[in-house]
Amino acid sequence: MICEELLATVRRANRVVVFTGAGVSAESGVPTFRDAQTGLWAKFDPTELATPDAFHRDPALVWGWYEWRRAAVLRAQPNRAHRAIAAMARHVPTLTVITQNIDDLHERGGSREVVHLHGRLERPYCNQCGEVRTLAPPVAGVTGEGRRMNPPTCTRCDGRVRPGVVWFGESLPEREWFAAKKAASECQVFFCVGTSSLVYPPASLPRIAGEAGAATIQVNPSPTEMDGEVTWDILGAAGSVMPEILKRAWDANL
Ligand code: BV8
Ligand code: ZN
Repeated sequence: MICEELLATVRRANRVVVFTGAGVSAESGVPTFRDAQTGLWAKFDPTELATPDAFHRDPALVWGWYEWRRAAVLRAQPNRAHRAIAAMARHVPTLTVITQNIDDLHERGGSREVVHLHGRLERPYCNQCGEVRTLAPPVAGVTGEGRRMNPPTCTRCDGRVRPGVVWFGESLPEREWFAAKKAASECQVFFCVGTSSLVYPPASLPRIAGEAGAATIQVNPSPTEMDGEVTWDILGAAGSVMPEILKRAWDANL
């Protein structure tokens, strides 16, 4: 579990990266990306829905899925993991949060300048002219099992508004990906929290950090692709492990 050497390494680090996936939001009640989708989405593989083709083929199905997820995020609260990660930044000279998640729970949990590699739910934009669209709270009916919904039309041109996320087959935003690789290659400690480490290129970040000499720490209750490749493997939920590291490394409480 969390040994003294791990705590000493975290304490003396100047630069720490916390890289997160859907698992960090699981204890907020937001379904992870590969959790069994419920209701209307149960019969879809998320990796098939999160693609430009799916949106082109059936925009209402994909837009409805993202509105259902946006409603779930709006109902959710940041959990103890989000808050502990934000609190750690007060004890480390430079702490960078890099997330694959499209929710805003790190920000609502107190983290600043979060690097979003896969975009953000609340930043949809026009497929044609790129205008970012500010959305009203999702339609009440979306909360339950979700349903198909037509995406809005752009206010500036006649383009279709699309979710502001990076789909499979799409490139990561250059600025964010460059910042993530730079932070991973310069840190002394790299946390990998709540990700199955299946999606590339983000899943290459822990290796970039390890090869540059950082201590890598995985926090996940289940086995992942990174098992055996990290310096320390902490088998546990982020909402318990991250507050425990905060407490034992700096005697700080949430
Ligand atoms: C690209 C946004 C290239 C949308 C997402 C090799 C190199 C480059 C690309 C590829 C490659 N091999 C394959 C590819 C293609 C593809 C890919 O990686 N496919 C995978 C499936 C094999 N990659 C891409 O297409 C990427 N683009 O490479 O472009 C390119 C080059 C030139 C020109 C054009 C293109 C883009 C990928 C981005 C896809 N978009 N999301 C949306 O969210 O709807 S990815 C999606 O998966 C989510 O962002 C999610 O976050 C991400 C990763 O999943 P996880 O976060 O890990 O979530 P998951 O459910 O899998 O796991 C949750 C974990 O939490 C579990 O391990 C669980 O045990 C744990 N957990 C549960 N509870 C807790 C917990 N942990 C801690 N505490 C708990 N309480
Ligand atoms: Zn437009």
